[in-house]
Amino acid sequence: MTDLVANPATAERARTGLSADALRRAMIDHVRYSIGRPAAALRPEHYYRALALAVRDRMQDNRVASTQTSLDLGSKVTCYLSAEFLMGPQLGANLLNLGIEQAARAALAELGQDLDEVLACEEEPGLGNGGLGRLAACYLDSLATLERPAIGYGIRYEFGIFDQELHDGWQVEKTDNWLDAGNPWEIAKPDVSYLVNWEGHTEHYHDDAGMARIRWVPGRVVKGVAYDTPIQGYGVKTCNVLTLWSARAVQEFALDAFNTGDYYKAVEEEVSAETVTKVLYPNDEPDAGKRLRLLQQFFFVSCSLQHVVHIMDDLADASLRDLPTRFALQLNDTHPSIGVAELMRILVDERRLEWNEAWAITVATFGYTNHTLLPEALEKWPLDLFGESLPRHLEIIYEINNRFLDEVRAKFPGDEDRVRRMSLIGEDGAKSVRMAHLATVGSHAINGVAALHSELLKDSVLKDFYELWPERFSNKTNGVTPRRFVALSNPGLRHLLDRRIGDGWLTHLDRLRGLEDFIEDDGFRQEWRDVKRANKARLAEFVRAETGVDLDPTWLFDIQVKRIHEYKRQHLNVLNIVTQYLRIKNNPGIDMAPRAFIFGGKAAPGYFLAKRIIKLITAVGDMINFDPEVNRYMKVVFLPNFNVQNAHLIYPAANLSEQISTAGKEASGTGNMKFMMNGALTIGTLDGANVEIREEAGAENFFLFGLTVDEVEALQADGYRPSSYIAANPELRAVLDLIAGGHFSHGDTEVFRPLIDNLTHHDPFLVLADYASYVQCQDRVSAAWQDRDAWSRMSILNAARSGKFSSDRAIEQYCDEIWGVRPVHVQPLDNG
Ligand code: 26Q
Repeated sequence: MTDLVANPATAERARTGLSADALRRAMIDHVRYSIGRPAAALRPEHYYRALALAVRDRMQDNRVASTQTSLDLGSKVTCYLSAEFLMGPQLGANLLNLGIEQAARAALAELGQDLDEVLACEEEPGLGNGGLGRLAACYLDSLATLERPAIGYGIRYEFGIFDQELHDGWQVEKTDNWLDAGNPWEIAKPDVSYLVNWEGHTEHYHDDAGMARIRWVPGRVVKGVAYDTPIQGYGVKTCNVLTLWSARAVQEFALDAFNTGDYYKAVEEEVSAETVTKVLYPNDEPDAGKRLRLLQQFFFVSCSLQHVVHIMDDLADASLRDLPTRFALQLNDTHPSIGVAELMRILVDERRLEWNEAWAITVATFGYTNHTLLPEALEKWPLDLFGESLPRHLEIIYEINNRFLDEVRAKFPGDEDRVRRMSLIGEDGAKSVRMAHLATVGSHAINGVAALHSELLKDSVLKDFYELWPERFSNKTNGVTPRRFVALSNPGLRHLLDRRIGDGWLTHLDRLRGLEDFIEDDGFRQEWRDVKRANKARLAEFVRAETGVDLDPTWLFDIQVKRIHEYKRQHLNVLNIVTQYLRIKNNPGIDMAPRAFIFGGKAAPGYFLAKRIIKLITAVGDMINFDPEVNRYMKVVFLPNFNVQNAHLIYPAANLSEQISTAGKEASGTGNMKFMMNGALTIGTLDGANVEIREEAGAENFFLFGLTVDEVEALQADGYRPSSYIAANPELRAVLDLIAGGHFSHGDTEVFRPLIDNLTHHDPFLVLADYASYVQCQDRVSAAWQDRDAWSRMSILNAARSGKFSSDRAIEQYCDEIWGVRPVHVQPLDNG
């Protein structure tokens, strides 16, 4: 080793060098100075922590260089505002992006440790519910990889999405104590903190210049403290940051109570302030009128905007008026949309800008991404709750609304019905603030998340707004990061790809097209199957450990993993399973391709029917898996606690991807893309991004079934009667009767009654209308599976044509078409 003392540049490299030797020495240092455990008492979790800290140090160098370069160049920065970031395990992804997996493996080996065992020690940060939160995480990975300066802003929930257990087939929620063993990735920044006001009232006053002004006199104050996590790009120096805000009590605020001798009241205040960031709301639809949820949203948005304004104030070459040229603020759904009113309050009340100028800045800065068309999932806040919580913001929203509705009246004179429909204040029933309207009016760019979804947005929930401002609307089809969802999750495929087409696919996913050249190569198809087979064996082992059920990796693996929702129609999948079960029972010698039906996903704790769907899946599985007449042909498992970590085992093991939502209901879906990249074929409806997946893969490589959006609408307009489908289809009737009669519930006819009654009498998501088409389509799947080579060709073509669904493509479009954020090539620091 060279002399550390004489040459500081070398000393720097010794701390953060990328060789196996430097990593080993760094781990030994961290064990001694950061962990403080005698070498003899070290377990894998200590090596996990030591390696994570060593990796963080290396990213930190890149982080400093990234900030410095973009400051020097005056580059524009994307701020991605999201109430959720479902990041998943960080160590593997960071090793991959830094290009030091082999070095880390070797360094650990020298210390007698195995990298895979060390990776398994990580507790994943589950700070999201599902698709929307995971999308935010994929976008951070792509922003850094594409060298675009970006900050993710969100909430540091102390408890993330609950851990799901199954007790007798019922979902039981356990708190997710993810910070228990500490979080080596974050750096607390106690000096980066802001006060957030809440409740109270507003006052009119005259400022020093005699101008009439308004101020907000809050009833409560909470402090937000920043925790920064570095976001390393793949194969580049760029390292961005995820800033999550954590709530703390404000000492001075509780002081009143302390001074009046009410010590206990003061302590109570402190405790209640810290509940703001205690727990993630586990529903992926708004939960009407939860005051704390509104506070969470305002809390993180207010901290983030104060931080951005603070950065602007520090810039020598810019004033707040330049905000739109230096920052793009993106609203990930309506959850952060209170930011529109908060930025106006800062600019008008605090910075004393004219309303019109402030409004022009606000609209030029914000963009809004919509993720749902379901009317019940559009966020609304009861007006009285909103006014009590954010009195000044409500006034500002009224002012925005008045000016906006004048614009509507000017363009559509005499159309008061339109004015009522477009108002930011809903007046049907109890008055409410319509957050999607606020987000839309406050943004210069509004987008949906798949081509079909963006079209439907323009002729349903945002139709009136599209007619007013057509130029503001665009589509940005979702994408997922191939670093995590191919390279990291599917090392077998990664190495096959590297050998056949080189490793450029990791950042240019279109290059997977090169696989089409090998499609007629028998040897290649065999290798392709070998990779899939090994992945299925790996998943089977996990399934056995988790559920006790043995799966045969030669069977067709048919997988549906996603949140449990009626519109996602896990129960349609179950109806087909029971149909196949009855066919076997009625014809024991039947010739049938054996299949494993695998489910996973969490239900919102208060979602009654979703929880019964889980119970139904496990009940059907318990009957089938132990019936020797049937379990030669099929098994059914529900994998508990679907999360990012076990997703790594699941997507690569699928032969068939279930994407079976009612047409028009799934905004995009992103699991569909993860399956496709890993060579699964899709059975799906023409919904969300399935439409584009089918377009890319080719109709002949996609199993399509079900009603189209237009047919769904027509059927519902005609008055849909599910009972007529039962009357017309004896097989369907037999299936429903079997479930209702208690066959899967030890004779209990009550447990599934709510589900069966719902399907028979209401069926809001047209499960029965699509049943026959789905079962037929599944029969086509079974037939196709019998031709091994034809299936392999389709599998290869699906992966080969999945390039469009890289989040790199999506992020490039956001940067070029909405944010105006350019690549910044980060120079390494002088000192190492
Ligand atoms: C809102 C208010 C109060 C409480 C909870 C919520 C809330 C939380 C999470 C509302 C919605 C969500 C999450 C929605 C979501 O994940 N949507 C999915 O977004 C994906 C990424 O665009 C799409 O692929 C999916 O189609 C869409 O369902």
